[in-house]
Amino acid sequence: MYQRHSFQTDDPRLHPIAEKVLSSQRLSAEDAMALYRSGDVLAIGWLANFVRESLHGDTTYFNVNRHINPTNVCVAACRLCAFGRKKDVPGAYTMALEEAWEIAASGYSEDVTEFHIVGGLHPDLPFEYFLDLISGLKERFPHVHLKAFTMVEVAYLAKRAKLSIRETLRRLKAAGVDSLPGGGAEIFADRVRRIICDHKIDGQQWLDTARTAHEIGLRSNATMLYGHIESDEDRVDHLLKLRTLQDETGGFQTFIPLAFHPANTPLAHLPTTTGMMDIRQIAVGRLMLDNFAHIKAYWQMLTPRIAQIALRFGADDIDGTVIEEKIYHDAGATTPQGLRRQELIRLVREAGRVPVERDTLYRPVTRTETSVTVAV
Ligand code: V47
Repeated sequence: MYQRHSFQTDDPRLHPIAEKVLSSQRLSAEDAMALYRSGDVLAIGWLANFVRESLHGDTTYFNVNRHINPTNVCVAACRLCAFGRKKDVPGAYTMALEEAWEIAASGYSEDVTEFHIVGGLHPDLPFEYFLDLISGLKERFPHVHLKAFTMVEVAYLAKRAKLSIRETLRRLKAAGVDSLPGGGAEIFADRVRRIICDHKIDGQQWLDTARTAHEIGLRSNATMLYGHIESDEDRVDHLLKLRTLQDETGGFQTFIPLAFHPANTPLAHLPTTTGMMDIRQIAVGRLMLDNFAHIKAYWQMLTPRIAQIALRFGADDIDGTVIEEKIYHDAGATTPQGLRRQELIRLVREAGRVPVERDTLYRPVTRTETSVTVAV
């Protein structure tokens, strides 16, 4: 079997894992530990690529999107974060609604299919601000998909508005939220969360909020923040919890491993992740999350160079144009703020893959000189 698929490794721990992957069997927690501990990253990448090509062939997805961060004022003060600010300190900002709509419109062209909207946990902004922000965007840009608010923001809005999570999500959906991004998941293990993000909802609450979102028909993404103080066991626990919830709801679209950027955070003494760690994380995500359709190599976080390589290690999505990124740049990222559509296409083609522009729900977008059509 190995010869036919030309799988090779001199790590004996990978042989039973390869048997399972090649016969579409689910991997266990022990398998995941072996994938983290094996020195043969190329063999792990080969297996992840096998799964990726079985699902998507050479197709690699990207989209034309813009990030909007309405406020960086945040009560949480997470040690992992360089973006959040306390109210009234230098650098703190909160956009007036008109300002947020103007930012959405600046440089706007028919090409944009998604606004990705996330921000801090602002102690004073009322729920209505967020509902008006969303309905105002929908009114002005009816064809743009609004991927807005992490589970952490939703839970905070619910608490402040004294509503249940379900009702909060219902109102956001009614205002025009189309899906939720995957941020705020970090690492679910309490021990780690207490250190990196002690004032956020806990892992169980993140999962429960995602479940409720999926139940009311909002799809979401899922992330995992790695490369700080977590152990291999913590990552495995995180992946298995996502896989279990996905078995239940099927509501996750994409898994996005996020490399920790320590600069300008209280954890600045930690080293940055390495290329090998980043690539392995993409591959392990692809192999463990057999019920997730997509694995995203977020180029802003990985750098375009590593994101290209990731397309051969399990990833089938490279994210979008972004235009203006704040969270990673506040944490020292040296990647460009945004990439043009043609630049994303070039990155994908040079990785030997076939670029396919998608909308947020992974429907192919076809463009002519004068119109944009989303296949349904
Ligand atoms: O929730 C914050 C992480 C996330 C740092 O769903 C940090 O399509 C590294 O979730 N170093 C926001 N990471 C980004 C995010 C995302 C990005 C692109 C696409 C999607 C999607 C989601 O970034 C936060 C947090 O987990 N983060 N600070 C930092 N210093």
